[in-house]
Amino acid sequence: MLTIAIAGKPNCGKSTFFTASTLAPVEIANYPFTTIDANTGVAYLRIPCACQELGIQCGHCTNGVRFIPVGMIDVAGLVPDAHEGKGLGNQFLDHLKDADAIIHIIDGSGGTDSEGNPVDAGSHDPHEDIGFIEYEMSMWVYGILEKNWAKLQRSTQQRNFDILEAVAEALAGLKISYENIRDAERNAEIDLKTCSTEDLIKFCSILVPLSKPMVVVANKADLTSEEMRSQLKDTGVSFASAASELALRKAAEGKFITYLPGDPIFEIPPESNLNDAQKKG
Ligand SMILES: Nc1nc2c(ncn2[C@@H]2O[C@H](COP(=O)(O)OP(=O)(O)OP(=O)(O)O)[C@@H](O)[C@H]2O)c(=O)[nH]1
Ligand SMILES: [Mg+2]
Repeated sequence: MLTIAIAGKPNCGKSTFFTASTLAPVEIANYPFTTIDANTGVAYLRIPCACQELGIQCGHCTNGVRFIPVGMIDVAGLVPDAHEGKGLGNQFLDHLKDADAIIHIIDGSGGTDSEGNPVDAGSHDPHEDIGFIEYEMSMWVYGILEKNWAKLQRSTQQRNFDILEAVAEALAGLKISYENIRDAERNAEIDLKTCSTEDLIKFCSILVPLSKPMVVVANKADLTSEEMRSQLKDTGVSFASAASELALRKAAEGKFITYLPGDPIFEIPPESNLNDAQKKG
């Protein structure tokens, strides 16, 4: 199963997004580092069922819609310089190792500072929060390689030594493939056998997005000004209101509304369809 990690600075809505996607109940609160241990769950990707094209009813989908399981990991908040131990440090970067891809959540409303402390909406520029995760991840991978580097460099003297294989071994368990390493070396225009520290950091900064593709989602869209929204749009981010999605999913779970995740609208069933508890709720 494909696994996606939800990463971002503290208090931007990662756990809310995770619960809205998986319906797994986890702690959500308006302060940094609510999540400490990573949460894992399963979300479902919505795709049209093939039976629709064939004009038949397969009986295995919901109104022509199929839901494909995708693993989700909700990690603790990352702050700039996490690779040097800031915030909760490297331990949490380690949760990203199982991910095939990353959803980077930012607080599009600008209502939290770079460490996740609540501030007036619009007083923090969310653009500042976009680049740092890739940098932290690059430095985390660099840190792992650096620990093994002296040994790797010595081994280059051996006959038939494959540096790409050796790097793949050093990064085993991070879901980084041999091909990713080969392509990153080529794209960085360096030779891993003889490269400087600077070149190795450059290699890592190319390897990370190759091996862990990332999309940026500006959350808290319900509190985001029109002006900020159009500025963020220009950077290619997607928008979400995880809190609104969570409310819709909970209401659908309680059968107060009819709503399939991803629907552009929801419907309220006639009151006669509700039971007594639902009418009171
Ligand atoms: N208005 C609004 N508030 C939201 C939205 N998503 C999350 N929040 C609120 O933002 C605060 C932080 O939400 P969490 O989901 O705990 O954030 P987090 O990123 O997991 O935080 P940490 O675990 O501390 O890193 C809570 O008060 C949420 O209710 C949203 O889409 N809109
Ligand atoms: Mg959280």
